[in-house]
Amino acid sequence: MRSTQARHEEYFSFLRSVSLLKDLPEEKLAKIVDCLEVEYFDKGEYIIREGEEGNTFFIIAKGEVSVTQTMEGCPEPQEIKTLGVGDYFGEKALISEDMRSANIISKENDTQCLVVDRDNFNQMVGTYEELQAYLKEYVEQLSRSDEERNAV
Ligand code: WNU
Repeated sequence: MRSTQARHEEYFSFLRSVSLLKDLPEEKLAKIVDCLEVEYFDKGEYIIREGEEGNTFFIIAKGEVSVTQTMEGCPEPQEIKTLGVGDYFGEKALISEDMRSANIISKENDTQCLVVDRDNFNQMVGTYEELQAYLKEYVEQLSRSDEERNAV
């Protein structure tokens, strides 16, 4: 059995390597490690479904996921990108207080995501104006690209 401290150190150094979080102070990052959950997904499993309510933010610790979206004139959702280790998703529903705007599907067995709930996400982002501004800008950009590809 791996000790709590070893687990803590492992996730701490991993989160430090995530570009979004690289400038967070030590105590802030340590707090995130304390309150995150790890979730495991099999190949083909939906992590997020378009149109559902969302209250969580995800960081990929292992594996790969596909981002798909329903578009005008297409009967099936289309893949718009793939994300891998160190990438994150699910921030849009939290920031724009909206429904999930795309599907996130595991591309592999044993994909592992670190999951941060809304309260902890707000604490993580809220106290950092730069992080908040960066994510807001990014989310607005996502909305624009949704419109350009005629996402429904
Ligand atoms: C896209 N359009 C939309 C991605 C992840 C993080 C950042 C891009 Cl900062 P949600 C569905 C999630 C959404 C985003 C993610 O899918 N997503 C996109 C797009 O072109 N969503 N609408 N590309 S990957 C990605 C930038 O995280 O958040 O809570 O759930 O709506």
